[in-house]
Amino acid sequence: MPAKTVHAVCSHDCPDSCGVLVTIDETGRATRMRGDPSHPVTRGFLCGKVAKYLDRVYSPDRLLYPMRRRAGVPKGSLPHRGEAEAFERISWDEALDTIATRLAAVAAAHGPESILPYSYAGTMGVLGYGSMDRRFFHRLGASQLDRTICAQTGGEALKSVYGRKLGTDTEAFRHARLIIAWAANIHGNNIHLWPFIEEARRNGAKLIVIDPFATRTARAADWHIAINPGTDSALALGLMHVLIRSRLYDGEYVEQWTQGFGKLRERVAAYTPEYVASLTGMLPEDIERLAREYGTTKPAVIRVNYGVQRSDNGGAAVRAIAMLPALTGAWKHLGGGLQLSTSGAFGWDSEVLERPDLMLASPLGRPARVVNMAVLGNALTELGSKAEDGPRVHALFVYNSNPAAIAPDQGTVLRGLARQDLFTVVHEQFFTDTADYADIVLPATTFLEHKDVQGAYGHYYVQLSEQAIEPPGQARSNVWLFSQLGQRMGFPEPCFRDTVDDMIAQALRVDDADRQDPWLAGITPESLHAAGGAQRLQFAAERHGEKFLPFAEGPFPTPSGRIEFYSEALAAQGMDPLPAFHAAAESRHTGSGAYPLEFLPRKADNYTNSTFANIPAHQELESGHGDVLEMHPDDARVRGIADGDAVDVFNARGSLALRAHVNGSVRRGVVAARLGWNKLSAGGHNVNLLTSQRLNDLGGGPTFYSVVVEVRKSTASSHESSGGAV
Ligand SMILES: Nc1nc2c(c(=O)[nH]1)N[C@H]1C(S)=C(S)[C@@H](COP(=O)(O)OP(=O)(O)OC[C@H]3O[C@@H](n4cnc5c(=O)[nH]c(N)nc54)[C@H](O)[C@@H]3O)O[C@H]1N2
Ligand SMILES: Nc1nc2c(c(=O)[nH]1)N[C@H]1C(S)=C(S)[C@@H](COP(=O)(O)OP(=O)(O)OC[C@H]3O[C@@H](n4cnc5c(=O)[nH]c(N)nc54)[C@H](O)[C@@H]3O)O[C@H]1N2
Ligand code: SF4
Ligand SMILES: [Mo]
Repeated sequence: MPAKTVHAVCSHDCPDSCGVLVTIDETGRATRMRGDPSHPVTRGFLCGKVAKYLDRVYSPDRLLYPMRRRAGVPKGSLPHRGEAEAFERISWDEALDTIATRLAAVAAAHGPESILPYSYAGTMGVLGYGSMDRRFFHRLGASQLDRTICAQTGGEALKSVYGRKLGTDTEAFRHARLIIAWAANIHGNNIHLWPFIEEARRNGAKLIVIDPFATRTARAADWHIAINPGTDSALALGLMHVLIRSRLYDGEYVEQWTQGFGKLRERVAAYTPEYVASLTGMLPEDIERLAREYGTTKPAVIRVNYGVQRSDNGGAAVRAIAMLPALTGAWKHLGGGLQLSTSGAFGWDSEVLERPDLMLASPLGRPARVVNMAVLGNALTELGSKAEDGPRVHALFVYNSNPAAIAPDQGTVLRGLARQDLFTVVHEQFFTDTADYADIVLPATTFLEHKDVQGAYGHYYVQLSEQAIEPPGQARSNVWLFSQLGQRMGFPEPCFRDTVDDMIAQALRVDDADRQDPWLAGITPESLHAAGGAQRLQFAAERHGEKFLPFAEGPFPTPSGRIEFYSEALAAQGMDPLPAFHAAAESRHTGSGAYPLEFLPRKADNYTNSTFANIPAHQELESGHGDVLEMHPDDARVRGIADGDAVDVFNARGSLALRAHVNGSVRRGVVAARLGWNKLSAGGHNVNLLTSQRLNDLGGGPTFYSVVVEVRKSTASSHESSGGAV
C-alpha cells in the first residue's frame, strides 16, 4: 500500500471540530496528523492535545480485547494499569453473548427500564454519538437518558429567546470591533476562534473577558473582569438596565423583531449598577463603562460559553446574556451578535438515525422513562425506592463517557457503581475510572479507526471523517457494537443491519429531498469527498451572494415568531418568564460559615474533560497543574498555607488532597482545581468528589460551578482523599 493522506475529523468534545489530514505509510500506520489547511476554521493547525494524538492512538495502554471481571473480584477503583489482576480476556463472541443474555435476563426480571444507557460526547461523530446505540436501547425498552451534563441548560435558554441554537459565524469575528468572551476560555477550549480575534484586534478591536479565573485568554485581554461565580445573570440584567436608561438600545430592531420589551424594562429597573456591583464584586462605574462600550461599539460580539450555565442560576444567566444583542440590534452587523453554539444549524435526520418509534415495538410498548444523567449517583442508589419511580437500575451500559470521573457527587456515583447486583458494561479506548467498576469491558475505536460524518458547535461546516487506519487489536466502533447486539437480541428490524454508509446517507437525507434540511441541500458523501472532506452549510443568503447573519431579521422560530424577552412558554411551565438573579444554594451569598470558599472544579487546558488525562505527553503539558488548588494569597495566609503546601479541600461530600498554588489566578474567596482521572490523582478522587447533584434552573443541568468548600493545611495523616459516606 503506498503512502497516502486521509481526511478525518477530530471527534473530541470541542467546538472546533477540526479537519485533520492523516498521513499513512506503506505499512498502514499513521505517521503524521496536521490541521487541514483548506478548512476555513481549522486553518492548518491543531490544538496541543490533538497535535500529540498519535501518542493516544498507539498508546501501549489502549484497550485491545474484550475483558471480563474475574470471578469473585469485588468492584472498585484499581491502580493505574492494575486491571490484569481483576480482569481476564474473552472473545467478542463470548462478550456479546454474555451481554445479550444478561440484558435479556434483567429485562425479564425487572422490566427493560431497569437497563440504563449512559453516554455523552466521547465522540461527536453523528453516528458514533447517537444512532445505532439509540435504536438498540429504544427497541430494548431501556430507560432513556436525558443528556443534561454539558449544554442542555444553555441550549434551552438560547432557544427560549431565539427559537434555535445558532450564533455569529466564527469567521465573522474578524469584523468585530468589540469582543466579549463571557465564561469562554478560548485559548484552552476553542483555540480556532483565536486567530479571528487576533485579526480583529489588529484592526483595533477590544477584547473583554468575564471569568472568575485568570485564564490565558483573560491574561491576553484588554480588560479582565473577574466576576464572582454564578452572578452573570445580575451583570447582564445590570447592563440592560444601563442600556435602556441611557437609550443605548436599538429601538427600531426591538420594535420590529422582539416581544416583551416593556416587561423586561420593568424587570431590569431593580438591577442598578450599585446593586449589581454588590453581587458581582465589580465596581458600579465598571458596570456603567462596560454597558457604554457594549452599547456604542459596532459590531459587538459576545462569545459566551457553557461555563456560565453550570450553576443554579445558569439558565437565567444564558437567557439574560443572550438578550443583550437583541436589545442593541448587534445581529444586524457582520461580526456582531453572539455565539454560544452553532449546532442547531445541522439538520441531521435524527428520527431516522435514532428511531424513537422503536420504543413502541419494545416489550414496553410505550416511551420509556427518562433518567437525568446529572443525577447518576441517585439513579444508581435511590431510584426505584418509591413505587412511582419505576424499577431500580440493574444494568448500566456506558460508552462515550467516563462517569466515575465526570459525574457530580462522585462519592455517591462510586457507591452506585460498586453495587455487586448491578451488571455494568463499559465500551472504552482505555481502562478508565469507570472501567474499574465494569463486569464486561469492550475495546473501542478512535476517530482514526472508523468512518463518520460530523457537524460542529463552533462553525458551520459539514465534514466526512474517513477511516484512516485499521483498529488496533479487536477494537470496534459504537455502530458495529450496537448493530451486533441488536442482531444477537433477535431484533427483526432491518435497521439493525444498516451499514455506516447507509447511515451517513440517512443523516444527510440524501435520498429524500422533501425531508432534507434546506441547509444540507446537495451535500452528499460524494460531494464531501470531492470537496476534500468539508463543505459549508448551504445558507440561502449566501446562495444569493449575501452574508449569513443568523438573527438579523425575523421571523424567528419561537412561539411568537419574535425574539422573546418575555417567554409565555416558560410561564406556562410555572417558571419565571423573565430572567432574574437568584443566589446559588452554595455560594458566598448564601453564607455557609463552615465552607466559606467558592470552588471552581474546572476543565484542564490540555485534557478534554477526563480524556487525555492518562497520556504522559498531555500530563507533561499540565505539569504543575494536575493536583493543584489555585488560591488567593489572602485566603492562603489566614489559613497558614504557603505555596506548594499539601492541603485538604473539603465539604460535606468529601475531602480532596491537593497542593496549594498561591498565584493570583483567582480572587479572594474563590479556589479552583482541574478535572482529571481519579486513579491518577494523589488521593484517588478528582474534583467531582466535592460537587453536588443539585440541578440548576432550566433543563435539568448540573451545578458543577456552584460549590462551597473549606481548605486547611494538611497534616501527614489527613492528606488523602475520602468521601462517599454522605
Ligand atoms: N482544553 C479543553 N477544551 C475543551 C474541554 C476541556 O475539558 N478541555 N471541554 C469541552 C467541552 S465538554 C465543552 S462543553 C466546551 C465548552 O466549555 P466551556 O463552557 O467554555 O468550558 P468551561 O471551562 O466549563 O467554562 C469556561 C470558563 O467559564 C469560567 N466560569 C466558571 N464559572 C463561571 C461563572 O460563574 N461566570 C463566568 N463568567 N465564568 C465562569 C471558567 O473559569 C472557565 O474558564 O469546551 C470543550 N473544550
Ligand atoms: N467538575 C467538572 N465536571 C465536569 C465538567 C467540568 O467542567 N467540571 N464538564 C462536564 C461536561 S461539559 C461534560 S461534556 C462532561 C463530559 O463527560 P464525558 O463525555 O464522560 O467526557 P470524557 O471524560 O472526555 O470521557 C469520554 C470517554 O469516551 C471515550 N471515547 C472516545 N471516543 C469513543 C468512541 O468512539 N466510542 C466509545 N465507546 N468511547 C469513546 C474516551 O476514551 C473517554 O474516556 O463532563 C462534565 N463534568
Ligand atoms: S480538540 Fe478541538 S481544537 Fe483540538 S484538534 Fe480536536 S477539534 Fe481541533
Ligand atoms: Mo461539555
